[in-house]
Amino acid sequence: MTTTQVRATCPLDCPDTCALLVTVEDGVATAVKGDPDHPTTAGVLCTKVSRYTERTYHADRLLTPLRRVGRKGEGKFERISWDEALDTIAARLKPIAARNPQAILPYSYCGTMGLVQGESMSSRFFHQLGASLLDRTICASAGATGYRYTVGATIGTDMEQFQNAKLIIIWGGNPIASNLHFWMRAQEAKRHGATLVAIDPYRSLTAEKCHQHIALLPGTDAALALGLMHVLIAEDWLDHDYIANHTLGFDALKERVAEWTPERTADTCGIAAVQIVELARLYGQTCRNGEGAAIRANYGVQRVRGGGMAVRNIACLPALTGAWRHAAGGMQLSSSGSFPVNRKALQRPDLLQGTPRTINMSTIGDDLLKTASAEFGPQVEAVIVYNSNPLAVAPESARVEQGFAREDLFTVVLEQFQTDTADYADIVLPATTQLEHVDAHSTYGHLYMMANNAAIAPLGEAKANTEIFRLLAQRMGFDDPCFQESDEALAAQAFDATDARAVHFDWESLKRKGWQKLAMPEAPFANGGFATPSGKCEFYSASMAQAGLDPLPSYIAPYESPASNPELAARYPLAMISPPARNFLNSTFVNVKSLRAAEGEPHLDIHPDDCATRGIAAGDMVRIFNDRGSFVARARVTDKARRGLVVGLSVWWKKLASDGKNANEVTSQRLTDMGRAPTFYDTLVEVEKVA
Ligand SMILES: Nc1nc2c(c(=O)[nH]1)N[C@H]1C(S)=C(S)[C@@H](COP(=O)(O)OP(=O)(O)OC[C@H]3O[C@@H](n4cnc5c(=O)[nH]c(N)nc54)[C@H](O)[C@@H]3O)O[C@H]1N2
Ligand SMILES: Nc1nc2c(c(=O)[nH]1)N[C@H]1C(S)=C(S)[C@@H](COP(=O)(O)OP(=O)(O)OC[C@H]3O[C@@H](n4cnc5c(=O)[nH]c(N)nc54)[C@H](O)[C@@H]3O)O[C@H]1N2
Ligand SMILES: [Mo]
Repeated sequence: MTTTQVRATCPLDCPDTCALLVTVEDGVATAVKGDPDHPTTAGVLCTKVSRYTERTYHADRLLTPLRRVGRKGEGKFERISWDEALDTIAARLKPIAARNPQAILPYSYCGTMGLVQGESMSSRFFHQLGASLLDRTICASAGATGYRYTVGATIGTDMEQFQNAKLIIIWGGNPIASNLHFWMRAQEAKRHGATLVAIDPYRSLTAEKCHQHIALLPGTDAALALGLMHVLIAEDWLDHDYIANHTLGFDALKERVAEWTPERTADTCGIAAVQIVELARLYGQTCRNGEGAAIRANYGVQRVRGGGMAVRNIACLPALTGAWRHAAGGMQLSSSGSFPVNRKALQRPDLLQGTPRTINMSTIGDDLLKTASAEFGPQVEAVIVYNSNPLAVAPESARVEQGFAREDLFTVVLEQFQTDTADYADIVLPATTQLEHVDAHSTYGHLYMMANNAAIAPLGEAKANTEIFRLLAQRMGFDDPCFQESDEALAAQAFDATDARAVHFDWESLKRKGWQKLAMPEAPFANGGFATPSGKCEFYSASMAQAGLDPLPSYIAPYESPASNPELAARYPLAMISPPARNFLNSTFVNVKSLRAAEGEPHLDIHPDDCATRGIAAGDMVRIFNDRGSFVARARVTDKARRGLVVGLSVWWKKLASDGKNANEVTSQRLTDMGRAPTFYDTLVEVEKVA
């Protein structure tokens, strides 16, 4: 028997992007372990990825191309050959492209975060074709936009510094579930005497283990940040020197936050005024002591109407107190902007002729149902889905389903499994998993460039995304030599090695070593140097004014909350959020039995008082509904959810739920204040016991 160890990288949409060691015995991957030498992975994997072989060799893996023989959504398919599949697709796409290529739409997100298997050959293909562009907004664009207006780029505190902090504020994140290796660092800090504070309407696994938990109303984080700024300024916890040299618009900010007294803030956020005053003092004092006060801001704050502004307001805090001076201070939202990814080389936007229209992935429900118009352009006639499962993850499912069910829509899905979305495909193409293909990775939680070597041969007839688009390009008659580049050649272009941060990048050595840290300063904004137009942290942003936004930090109430929409709340009084379940990764892994067993079934956490008035007992099946739709779940009666809030951990595969539905039946397609992102956690519902 020959046994080898292959260096790989976790491809999942998670900030941790772990370095993996894959054991291969006679061509079969038998174990996936965390690399003990990689500083952030530290030899530890989450339960999900330690089961990656179970997923790879799952009996339900798609191993051949398929053609639909039943109704759309029914899930009846027959096996066809690759030649037949590719010929069919080309024959359908060619006449559409001849009329108007913008009637063809790619739909993809981060099933893999790989720079090669994500957007490289696929983008080249759609650029050459002249297809509609896709605005990839479903996750991070609200917060990233708010952060960029304030700080300039998604650069922040290095994850490897957090264990040295004295105060860590975990703001709208649940790292035990979704950022485990950051949590390990926070635990280390705690052992050294750091205080951990969670800001979250729900007592998540993480909030439960922090010293303090501020359970504010969902969607009110921007107000909390304004209240904290009010106290910091009123009580003079400021770093005047930092403000004078490295910020813009302090006087206007001061005037703006004057109205955000602790009492007003408390009223808006549904918390006690003393909580705001005490947190501001703790933050101010830690900074004054010259100790690290670090904010880990995450996605929980962004999925509401004012999600961009919330992140912007939070990002003002470390500049007010000079927290950026300390390497273990400041803030991390995402480290993605640290990586000089060579997108132009990978995606070849120069192949585009003209400027096709852009379709927002977060409104796919509405957009698939639109007919041709001057404003919209041509009706979407073909959609090619890869690295995503929109039937489960996109908001307002009923509309998404109606769109994908259109008889006149030609749908191709590249997948590893027969997902809810694959059930609507005309043609399904089997895709490889991370163990079967090559890739290079940037990350959004740490600062290492990462390599993924293929550990095993593709299973069955599965092919990598890149290979599928190479073959499709051939069928379409695209003869630019860029359509022949190998995955290795693509990976070798992943980072711009002329950029000082990636001077060490060389694919041959990266794939041998597995990972390489970017050259970044220890404390990125200790001496200012913000990437904004002014080079300062912008309390006042002229760019925001230009974009029609309030140039100063402000509070934008949710679309759907009892305070902002009392008429709606009279019918649907409960706020619903649907954050990630620990054992799933978005909708990935829901079909892995051991992980689904750990989650059990779709649950709804609901406060005892809200149950009492509705005659709901623990373990009852309940229906969660609003004007957009409904789904059922089993009630867990718990004060983890504050009164007026219900929590349905997600994202379930619909077909694996008892009613064939999930939380996105009730979410809306309304967009955030900036970044055109979805508002998953801005949803009012009513709950009733299922008879
Ligand atoms: N296990 C697991 N890990 C994941 C994922 C997964 O699905 N499963 N998904 C990955 C992806 S794609 C992403 S984007 C990240 C997400 O990473 P995180 O942002 O850390 O996501 P969550 O774990 O949902 O944490 C969000 C927390 O925000 C809280 N929250 C909801 N609304 C509000 C609000 O209005 N204000 C505040 N302050 N908090 C609020 C929720 O209760 C929840 O506890 O995780 C990644 N990692
Ligand atoms: N209600 C609610 N909805 C949400 C969220 C929420 O918190 N609540 N979170 C939102 C967020 S943060 C995000 S990021 C989105 C995520 O939405 P998606 O990016 O769609 O994520 P997944 O559901 O994990 O689906 C990814 C799919 O890609 C497939 N895949 C993986 N690797 C490959 C590959 O190499 N090739 C091909 N062809 N396919 C591959 C997987 O099998 C999987 O089915 O969901 C959003 N939806
Ligand atoms: Mo995400």
